[in-house]
Amino acid sequence: MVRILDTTLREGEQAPGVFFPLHAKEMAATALDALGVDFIEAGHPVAGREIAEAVKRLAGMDLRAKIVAHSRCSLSDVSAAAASGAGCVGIFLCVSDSRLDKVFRMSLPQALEAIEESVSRARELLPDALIRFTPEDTVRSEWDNVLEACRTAVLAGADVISVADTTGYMIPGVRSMGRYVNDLRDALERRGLAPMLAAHCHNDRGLALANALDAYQAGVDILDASILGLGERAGIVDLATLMTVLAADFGEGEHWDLDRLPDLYALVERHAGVSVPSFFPVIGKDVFRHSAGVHANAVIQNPEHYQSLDPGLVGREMEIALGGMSGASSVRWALSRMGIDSPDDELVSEVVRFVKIFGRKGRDVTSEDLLRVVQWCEGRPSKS
Ligand code: HCA
Ligand code: CU
Repeated sequence: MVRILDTTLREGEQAPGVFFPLHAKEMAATALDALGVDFIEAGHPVAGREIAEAVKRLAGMDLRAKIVAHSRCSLSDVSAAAASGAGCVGIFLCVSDSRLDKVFRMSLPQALEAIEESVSRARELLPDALIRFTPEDTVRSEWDNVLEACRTAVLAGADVISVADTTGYMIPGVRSMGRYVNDLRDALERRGLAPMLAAHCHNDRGLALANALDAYQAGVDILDASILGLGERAGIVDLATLMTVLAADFGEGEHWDLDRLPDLYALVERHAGVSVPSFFPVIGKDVFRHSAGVHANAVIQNPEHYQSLDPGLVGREMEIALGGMSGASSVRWALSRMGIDSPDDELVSEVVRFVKIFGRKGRDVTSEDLLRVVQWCEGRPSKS
């Protein structure tokens, strides 16, 4: 059973222009907990007073999900994370030669010392918490550096090592996240170490979900995601799509309540000031709506003709859109949903004519439009 870490409130808040006020964080955390995620990464306490306050507040909410406080590899960050009362601390440091040299001005041994010091301090301050260490930009960093960093972190008390594809660099079958995870697990095992492994996949190449599934198949214990995939640049794996695919195709999520996803997304959409595109997988308003007459005709017989995901998985229903592409079956279907079960052919063809006119003006025909059209057709003197 894979565990899900939602990082909307940490990584997601790093998306330009996104800021969640405290009450929105509390609502999102409650909803994420009810959805069934295992970890809620709540923020980086030293990034600001409001963030520190929010992490503390969420940690005190007595949720089933563990709250994660994010921390750089420094004693002051670790102390702030520990002071928040979070049940998990995520410590990160990039150990690539170029970053150590040009950004941190540190040698590898100095970096290893910082990792040792920070992780063991976190362990000491929070004996019962889960400690995660992430060699940031894991997959583009020198392998030996990553291995040494992970070894040092685990020996200092880290329970989880997260493999971060910080720049969305990986490609299934080419630069495989799954292969990386397996190689890292094997190399650590050869050193007598068996931490839990996590994967954090960015979406720069549009491959975050594919890479996360690759890591999943390699047996990672934890997958990171965020609502709408919000995060730095192109963001990360989208939570709803990930959970839905894992439930539909991999038998995961017995305790997940995916019906809650649409409301959770609406909440975040409101507060993040980002609107969900109508074609956004699982959540978008059109993703279970069929438009062309040929499609509508087929799905009315059996939705599976044009659906490989059951909308009921996320508490939604199949719909049929009315517009320029619609034919008689779409209109009959829409009329029956209004309680008009056996419309005569004349009414159907009149409604089709109107619906096509609306559609050609680029308008989506709503149920109110349809009602008005029906009333107009029925109120007209009959042709015969
Ligand atoms: C960041 C980078 C990070 C860290 C992930 C982690 C990444 O914004 O700090 O701490 O596990 O993508 O590497 O999100
Ligand atoms: Cu990230």
